[in-house]
Amino acid sequence: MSLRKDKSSEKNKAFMKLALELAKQNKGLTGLNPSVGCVVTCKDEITSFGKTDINGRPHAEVVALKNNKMNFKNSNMYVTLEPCIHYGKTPPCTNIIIKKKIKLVNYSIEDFDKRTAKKTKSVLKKNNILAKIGLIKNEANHFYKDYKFSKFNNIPYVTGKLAVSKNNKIYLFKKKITNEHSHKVSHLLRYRNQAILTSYKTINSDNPNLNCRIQGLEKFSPVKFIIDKDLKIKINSKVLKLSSNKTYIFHNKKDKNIINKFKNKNAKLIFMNIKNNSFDLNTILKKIYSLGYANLLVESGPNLLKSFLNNSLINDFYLFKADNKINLKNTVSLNSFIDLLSK
Ligand code: AOF
Ligand code: ZN
Repeated sequence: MSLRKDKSSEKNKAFMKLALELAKQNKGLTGLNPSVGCVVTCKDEITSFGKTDINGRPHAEVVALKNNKMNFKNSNMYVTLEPCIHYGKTPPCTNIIIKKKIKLVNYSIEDFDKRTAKKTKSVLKKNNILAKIGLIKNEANHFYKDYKFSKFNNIPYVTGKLAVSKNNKIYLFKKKITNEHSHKVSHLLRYRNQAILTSYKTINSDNPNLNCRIQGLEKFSPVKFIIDKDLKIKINSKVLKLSSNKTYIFHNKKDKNIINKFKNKNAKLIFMNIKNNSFDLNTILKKIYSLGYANLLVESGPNLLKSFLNNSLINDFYLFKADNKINLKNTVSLNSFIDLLSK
């Protein structure tokens, strides 16, 4: 390969890497829509850029090309995901790419949405626009692994977390045993996930806020889902305060008097059928996805987490280990998790 060709492929990679950095900025904040990054160049100079907006719209390409005062004719575009050709909640991005007369569109990987997947290249070709696929595709595949998972399975990508003491014990209820650093990571996880799930037992024992308390990121706190079959949650819990972020409760109660207690509270009750006296977690995940949440943090006591692991419903797992020992009261051993984690 000639030196010149080598140099230009390095430049192309660098522009796509920038696009991926842009996409990373809104990861977890774009609803069911993936976060996409887009860089536009002319004669190897960056002239514009964009990323999918919060909640998923407008799309990255539209953000990058919306400036009507700029001339994008014969520009190159670098997008982390195949630009859409379908009419969804917004018109196809290929419309604006064609209208602005882009010359070449590079995209890292093809979309997993059937309405667009593998179709963009020919749409662009018909309009005399070149498409090149595959720049930094390994990084992009890694970045979109959760989008791919939830798109194919119609359930959120699930992250679990657990804290153990130095002597490998786990509190039955969520008590703090780890340090300031792990506390920050926990709040980062709450920021990165659109939804958080726990059980009424955790709420009743700890009365947590379940919000993100990283300065400046509070508004990205997750929506809360609580599993509470018999509606035993304490009615004065913090998560039911009207000032709190949205709270959904999965329950199986028909008693009107009990249901009425939740009027004027921050709670949307979702009735779910039970089987063998418990909910089917997969059905719960399907419901959460159908409400628009593509990633979920399970922050609960060990029992609910075990049920998730038993059903192979955890995608990523964070284990925090403290450097202090705790006594054995109200704890379970980490050993009971090891087999499940290697499932
Ligand atoms: C892009 N650029 O920035 C994103 C794309 O309902 P809509 O219209 O928002 O379409 C959602 C689909 O658009 C989604 O499933 C995925 O295929 C694609 N996302 N496409 O060209 C973007 N976020
Ligand atoms: Zn689009």
